[in-house]
Amino acid sequence: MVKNNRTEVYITEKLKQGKPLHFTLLDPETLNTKEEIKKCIDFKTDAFMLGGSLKINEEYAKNMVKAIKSIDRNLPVISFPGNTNGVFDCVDAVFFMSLLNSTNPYWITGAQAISAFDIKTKKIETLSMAYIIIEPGETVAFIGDAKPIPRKKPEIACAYALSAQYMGFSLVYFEAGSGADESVPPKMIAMAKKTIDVPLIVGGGIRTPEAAKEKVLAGADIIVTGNIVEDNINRLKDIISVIKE
Ligand code: 1GP
Repeated sequence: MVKNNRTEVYITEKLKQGKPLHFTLLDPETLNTKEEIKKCIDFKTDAFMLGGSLKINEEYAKNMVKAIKSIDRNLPVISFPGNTNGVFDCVDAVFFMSLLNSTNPYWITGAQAISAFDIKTKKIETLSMAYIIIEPGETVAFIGDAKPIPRKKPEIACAYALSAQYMGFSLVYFEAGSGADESVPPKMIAMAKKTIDVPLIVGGGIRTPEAAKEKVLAGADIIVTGNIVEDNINRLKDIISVIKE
């Protein structure tokens, strides 16, 4: 069987160009309009992620994918599952992710085992990703039974990131939690970047161009923003611009 790895190739090739990427997270708790999606694409977001801890459903995913693909059929849409119900036929790929600092094996390997055959049947491309929750962690820390890594302990985050790389994950994601008052500290990003070779994704609480710039200067390869689409979409333009300058 020939493995479909189009999204992986898309991300790898884009990163080789030497600029960080920006991914837009669409969360089903807010129903985004086609106008909002069009703006994200006009502002040059590099991919969409679909997911959230609550309220996810197939109908929502189909509508979002349809809206995105009607504007740009080549822009990847990636499932970002909050549970076993977050894998959809209509996406280009799924983050096959493990919440490494959960205290509950369900979120580390259990939900993944339950979903694995479903993903194989649906022939969805998988992108293996280690998901590491940093304080404050917000909803995903609560739902995922995480022990969020203290903001003042970058070495703990790095130890998790390096162990993820040694376990074979292709991507590492430092997540402060959607809507977090404090985003991932630059010192933690910089230390991780020096420690690991796989791309580092950073998200949660990034709502200004200055915050985005601080993360990419520290070494983040991919910046994820979610809430800003609803809160202040015009600021997203500046966020994406500074990431790519
Ligand atoms: C959540 O990191 C993302 O997984 C996005 O967070 O909604 O705070 O931008 P925000």
